[in-house]
Amino acid sequence: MRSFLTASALIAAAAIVLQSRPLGAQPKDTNYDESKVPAYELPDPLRLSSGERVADAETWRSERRPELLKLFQTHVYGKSPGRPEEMTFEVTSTDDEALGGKAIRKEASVYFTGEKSGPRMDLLIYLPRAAEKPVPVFLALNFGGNHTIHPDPEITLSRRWMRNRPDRGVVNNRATEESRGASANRWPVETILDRGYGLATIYYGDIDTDFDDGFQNGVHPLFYKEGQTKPAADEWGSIAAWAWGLSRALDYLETDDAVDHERVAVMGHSRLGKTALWAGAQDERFAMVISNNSGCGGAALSRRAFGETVARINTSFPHWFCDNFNKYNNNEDALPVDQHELIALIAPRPVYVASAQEDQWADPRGEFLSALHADAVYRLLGTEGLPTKEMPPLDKPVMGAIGYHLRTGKHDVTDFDWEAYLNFADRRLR
Ligand code: GTR
Repeated sequence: MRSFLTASALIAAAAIVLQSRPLGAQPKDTNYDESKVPAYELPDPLRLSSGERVADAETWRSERRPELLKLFQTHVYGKSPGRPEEMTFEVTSTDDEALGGKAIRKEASVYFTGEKSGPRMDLLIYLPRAAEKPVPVFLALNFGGNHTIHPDPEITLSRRWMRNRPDRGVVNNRATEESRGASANRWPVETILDRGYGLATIYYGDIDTDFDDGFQNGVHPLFYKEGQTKPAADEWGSIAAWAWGLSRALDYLETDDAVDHERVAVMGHSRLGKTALWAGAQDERFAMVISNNSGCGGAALSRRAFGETVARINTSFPHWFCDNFNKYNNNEDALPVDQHELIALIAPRPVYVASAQEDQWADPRGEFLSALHADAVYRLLGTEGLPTKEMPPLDKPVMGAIGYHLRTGKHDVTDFDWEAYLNFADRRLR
């Protein structure tokens, strides 16, 4: 009882802090000056820790890739558990004539412990009705609840904790009817369906609520060892938990005959872009990975310290990464990895990195350079990699096995971004 009270007091305190402090605010001393980017040397993805060169695909696969994965687990995101044996699935609704007959809409719950009263996440799935099955699918977490991605009144309204947004229909940390479709501008559902793809989405707060509660809520406690009260310094933070949830969603999609589970593209924006990259790096069942404006701890090189830095992100969001990542606050050179190696872990599978011109906080150039410096691994594995050495002109996507664009505008997901992802999928996922 006592520890329960302490935990709930902690959650309440954290929630109050959350409401009053703008998280991730950009401090005045943020560097946005290219000439002030420190001189740095990137770790070579094609050199083993022993110093030996990785000269062939076999050495990459059997030695360097596992070594890099382990380094990211230990120092950046923390290591995650696997699939719980007791986990079960339940399809909770199906409509074969959704969206005016264009779509099949399904909702499915994943019960992490197999207990219906236990922790679960809820998937919303739209599949193109007319398309021949199974269909390729985009899988992406959402920020505001499944009901925010489309005004479709049949989507179950999320009852989970949410950050207050009265302007978007979230009051007392709960969604109201007003919030239906609030994020629809980021989810061109009909376009995705018309292009022959399905879309599956989950509210990220189903997996772990996005505030620093000392890891008492969300999925972390399910895996604590006897006496453990929080993840160890090299164990999963929230980003790794969200990524774990994406793999559990794929476990479900593998059971759905209408979904081509060998053609699932994992996509995410911003903190969920970081999450998509980490999910795709670890779980090779994801056939394609898309990072939209993922920035620091995502596609952007940490050593550039341009815009958001490691120290800043660990201070604003102490729960996102593993505790060990704090060692690299203002100490990026000591990192045994950098983010180009996260992209390299996805090789040879297609990966797309997208930046936005006004999103300097996420360091568009650092995002491009990550894609560029992953190229050597993609080429070693026999793909064409990123077919450019220079940052492409505004609004001109480049697409090899690595894709990249710098879009006009701000930190967001736009129709332009989706158009590029659909074109990329047409070329690389089919
Ligand atoms: C910002 C944070 C970024 C990015 C963004 C988001 O506050 O500094 O790293 O993740 O939030 O996820 O919207």
